[in-house]
Parts: sequence; C-alpha cells; structure tokens
Amino acid sequence: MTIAPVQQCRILATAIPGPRSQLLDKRKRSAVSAGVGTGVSVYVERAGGGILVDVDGNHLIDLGSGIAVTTVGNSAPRVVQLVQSQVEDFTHTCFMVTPYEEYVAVCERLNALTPGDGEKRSALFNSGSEAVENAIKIARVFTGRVAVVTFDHAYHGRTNLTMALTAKSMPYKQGFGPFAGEIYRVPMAYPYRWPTGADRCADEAFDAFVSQVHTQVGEQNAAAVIIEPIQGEGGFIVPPAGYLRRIADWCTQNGILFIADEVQSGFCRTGNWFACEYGGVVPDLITTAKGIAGGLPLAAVTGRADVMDSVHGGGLGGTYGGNPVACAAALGAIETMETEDLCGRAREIEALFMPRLRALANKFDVIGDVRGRGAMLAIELVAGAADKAPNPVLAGAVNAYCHRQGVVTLTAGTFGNVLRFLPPLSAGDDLLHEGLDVLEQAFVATV
Ligand code: PLZ
Repeated sequence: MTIAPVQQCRILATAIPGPRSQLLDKRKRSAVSAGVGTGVSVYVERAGGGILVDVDGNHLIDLGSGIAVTTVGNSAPRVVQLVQSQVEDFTHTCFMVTPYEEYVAVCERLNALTPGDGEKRSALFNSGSEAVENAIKIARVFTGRVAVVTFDHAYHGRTNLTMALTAKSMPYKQGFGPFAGEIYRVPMAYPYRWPTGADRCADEAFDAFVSQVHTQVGEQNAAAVIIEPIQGEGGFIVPPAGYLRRIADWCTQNGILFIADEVQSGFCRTGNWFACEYGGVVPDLITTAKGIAGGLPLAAVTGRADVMDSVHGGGLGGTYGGNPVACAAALGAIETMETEDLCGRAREIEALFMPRLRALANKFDVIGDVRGRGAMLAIELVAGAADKAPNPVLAGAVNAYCHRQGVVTLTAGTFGNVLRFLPPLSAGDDLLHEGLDVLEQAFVATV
C-alpha cells in the first residue's frame, strides 16, 4: 500500500485547536497525569516533510521537530523501510540475552561519525537522560573519582541523577528532590548575559570555571565535566570561540573526562555531525539521542575505547537498550543524513533564517539576541534595547500567536524568554519562509 505524501503547505481548516483536538484534549485531561504537559494541543494524525497534520485536517508548519528529533523528517522513507522490515523479522530479544547485528552496526556508525580518530566504543540506551546517567557511571568507574561538574543553564534530563545535573528548578526539579550528590555547578559562558560584556566572556568564564573547580571540588576528585556544546533547553546558548577547547584541554591536563552532551545538538542539527566540532574539541565521551533514530527511542554513549571498556562486564545495559527496531531506524536515519547531505541542509537553513531573524531584531528592539547554528536557532526576548530584563510574557504571546496561525514553535531558556527554531531538515524553503512570515506577523500583532 502506498500512502500519498503529506501535502507541503500550511492549511488552517479550523480554529486551532479544532473541535476534534479539543475532544481528545478533554479525554487527555481525564486519562493522562496532569504532570505531563503539552505545548500545542493539536492531536497529530500524520506528519512528513515540514508538516504536521492534525485530526481536524489542519496542516501545521513544524519548527520544532518534536524537540530536535525528526531531523530526517517524520516517517522518512529509509527509516520506514528498515523499521518495517525489522518489525517483521523480530522485535526484541534483549541484546544482553541474545544479541543481533543491528546493535553492533549502530555502534560502528557512531564510533566512525563522532569526532576523534582513536579507537572508540559505544553502548546503547533508550533516552537522552539514560545516556547521560551512563556516561557519568562510566566516567566514575574509569577515573575512580565521584565528583561531576555541570554548568548554569544546563539541561541533561529528568531522572534523579540528570535532574541534579539540570540547572532549572521549575518545572524539572521542583518538589522532586532530594537529588543525587557530588554534582557541582559552575557559571556558563553566556555571551549575551555575561556581566562584563560578551568580549570578556570566554576568558572570565574559563577563569571562574578553573577557580571554582579548584576551590569547591578539587581537581583530583572530579570524574567528569559535562557540557552541552550548544545549550538546548537553557536557551540555545552558544559558548564563545575557544571556550570549549580550553575547558576540554584543562580537563585532559587534570585527568578529568570531558563529556559532550550532544543529545539535542547532534546528528547534523547544527550543520556538523556534532556541535563540538565547531569548538575543535574531541570529547572523551559523547551522549546522543533524539535525532539519531528518526523518532524511535534510542540513545548512546560513545567514547574512548579505554574509557568505555573500563566497565566490568554486565555493568551497563537495560532490557530495551538498543532495541532492534530503534537500531534499524537509526541505520536508516544515518544513511539519510549521509545521502541527502543533511549537514549541508542545516547550513542552508541557517542561511535562510539568520538574515530574516536579524532583520526582525532590527525592527523590534525586544529581540535582544539572535543566535544558534544550522537548524538550531533562537531569539531571546527582553524588555527593550537598553533593558535586557527577560521577557517571558512576550515569548509566550508570540509562541501562542504562531500556534494559532498553524506554526509549531517552541520556547526555551532559564527565564522562559527564548523562542527556538528546530525545523526538520526535510522542510522545504517555502515552508520555512512562510513560518518566518507568521513569526513576523506575530511580532507585529503582539509587541
Ligand atoms: N540532554 C542536551 O536536550 C532532552 C527535554 C524536554 P531525554 N531535551 C528535551 C523535556 O521537557 O523533557 C535532553 C537534552 C540534552 C539530555 C536530554 C534528555 O533526553 O531523551 O528527554 O531523556
């Protein structure tokens, strides 16, 4: 059976959310825990290219990719093909019981694609949080140390250890403590908000990092420093040139592992396979998830063979980690990224978005900063040109306007004042321009 491809245009068939979505949302409220929120209450029926089709027939432009997951697009043909064939062959054996080739093949691809020419190994898991937890476990075993250094504005997940690594209290941590111990937070190089100005950010942030780790942790106690090469949930904060490299080199000098959390920034999203490549950094360990498998749940830790192999047999695993269907999807997604040069496409998207976002920022002084790389871009909303006070109310209003007009945008940021753009790399230029037109209308209507 062949299914017609999803029509690539925005269609507003009803108000958003439409009547059928509203009915489903009523069912949601009486069936699903109130703790699970939704950004746009349209219920999706189909999706592909750059479009989400809801149950009322609305076609929405997707500028979120389900939070940076559907990088190759929804139901990308090669992903569908390999998943279908895998589902028919077998769905689960548990790799720890009776293994299969697909798991090994994904690890081989990850070892080859991640930065660094040295020998590497990988291990597969189900979610980004789980990958981060395991990276910390591995770093502790290898170094024989326990302390872990994390940053302001960091997001690493919602499990107990990763909540401790995550910076923002509401909604991620509020009421969920006590949190895991031996986690130490240091300032992040955030150029736009660096107190003495963006020019001094790299040097001063690095000095603060070194001094705080020395005085508050003790280098000899630190197993790992974990950082997102571009911070995601924290507001798409791009560290200044040279900063990541200096941190990584300092870690090496002190026997501390440098972990790059590329869960959101990895797999072509920023115009490179991994965002840490922009910093010229070869991490000891990299965590990946999201874009790796075209929407199926898969995550990984990849890194130096000596580090990864330091763990005792049976120390890493999980019932579903590296599920064969998710692995088949990953092989399809990675193949698609290569054959369609999606890193190149992410750079094209940056070239399409950036001039328009900058023009918008020139017109509206409530847009304090425009930043990001590839198809991981954001604007930070503030009170005005002279006042950088975060403006989450405006971010919420612009976001809601876009949703009502059939464009799925997302917010982010410690202060909730960042609008972020994460389109699927399968979205066409026309759709992206139309999405930006709606964003512009949102500012005209809201500011
Ligand atoms: N590390 C860098 O971005 C997930 C979470 C959204 P999971 N980010 C989106 C939400 O509100 O839950 C993320 C990330 C980075 C780790 C994670 C965690 O990945 O697959 O959500 O566990």
